Amino acid sequence: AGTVIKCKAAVAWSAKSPLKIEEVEVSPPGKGEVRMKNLFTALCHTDAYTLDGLDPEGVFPVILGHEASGVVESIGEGVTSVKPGDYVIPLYIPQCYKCEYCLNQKTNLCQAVRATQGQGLMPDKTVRYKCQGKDVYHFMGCSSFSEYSVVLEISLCKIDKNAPLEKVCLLGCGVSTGYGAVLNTAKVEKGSRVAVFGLGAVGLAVIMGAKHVGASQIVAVDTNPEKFELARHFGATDVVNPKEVTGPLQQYLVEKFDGGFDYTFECVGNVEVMRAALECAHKGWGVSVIIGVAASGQDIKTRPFQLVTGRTWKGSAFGGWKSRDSVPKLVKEAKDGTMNLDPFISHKMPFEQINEAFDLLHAGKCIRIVLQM
Ligand code: NAD
Ligand code: DAO
Ligand code: ZN
Repeated sequence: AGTVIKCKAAVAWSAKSPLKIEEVEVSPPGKGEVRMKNLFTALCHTDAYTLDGLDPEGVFPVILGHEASGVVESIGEGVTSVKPGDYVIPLYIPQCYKCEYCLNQKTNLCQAVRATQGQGLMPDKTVRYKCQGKDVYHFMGCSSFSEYSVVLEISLCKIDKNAPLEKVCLLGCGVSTGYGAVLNTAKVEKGSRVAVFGLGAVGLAVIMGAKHVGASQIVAVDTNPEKFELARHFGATDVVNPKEVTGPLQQYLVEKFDGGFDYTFECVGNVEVMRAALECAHKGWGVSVIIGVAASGQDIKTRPFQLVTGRTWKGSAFGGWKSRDSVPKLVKEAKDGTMNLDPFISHKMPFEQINEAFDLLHAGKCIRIVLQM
């Protein structure tokens, strides 16, 4: 506490080049900040998206990573909600409890540090990392690809002391996102008929949520048939490979599945799939939720008549969960067995193999890879 820590981190020096494991200097936490030791971190597409140079706002050098779990090392002035030794999960959507958004029950998008977080900076517009004498940017307020990171108290939640950290890191992004989109955004009711497009961690978590609330039919759609077995394990009742469908996918789904679905979820990030997901929502009442993040600059399209005739298009970020209130509860669900995180973990690897892990991610050969720091 109180001094700079030298530790290992995977630094992204520039877009489109592999990460380098470096010794970095991590400053002590300032006012309202916490220095945590990351013990487990998983990889998510947003890390890859930024590393691939696809995020026009991406800044370098940067320490990526945002799906993690660990323990508090030290706290800065004024921090009251955590203490050294506490188990924690960093949160890329903070919860300040004060902003207009936090005070509105209709949203989870706390805006307290939106501008600086997007620029890779702390609210005072400086950074807490140095490598080879150079400043290194933060990422999504988390930067979990480092043994130690400095995060804001409002971007951190305390979880049960004996939580399985090697699993609950997944609650920092993908699993919470899909599960929450069902429970909070769509509010899927028992007996509903649901379609899920994209069967990565997010889509599988949608299936888990749909099963949990008692959906009567869950149709899982993916262009990679290798994903179907796990989808069925989570509760999919039917599977569809769009590559085996002739003609428009939405038309096929509407005809085969009784006029379409009560709820559909796009978990790919493809604007054509978003259209299909909207248009196979049932006429009169179907709701389609966009979760996937499309490439920058892309637009979605449909005929306005699709909405005039009773379909609703929605979107969901981090499953609509107000982060600090909700993630500790999700951790309890994982601990008491209500939610099983094991099937989401396709690989466990040491932190040093992070570039191999990115290769697997790019090849679509994993659900979630958990790296042990
Ligand atoms: P993933 O890559 O593991 O899964 C995507 C799946 O989509 C793969 O199984 C792939 O085979 C399938 N797919 C690709 N093209 C398809 C097509 N044309 N039709 C049907 N299936 C297709 O990704 P993930 O980690 O599960 O994330 C899914 C999406 O959600 C990404 O866009 C990610 O950025 C986004 N995401 C959003 C939030 C949020 O808060 N909104 C949070 C996390 C992730
Ligand atoms: O408040 O303007 C805002 C942005 C909040 C962040 C929403 C992120 C949703 C998707 C992120 C991709 C997954 C890590
Ligand atoms: Zn807020």
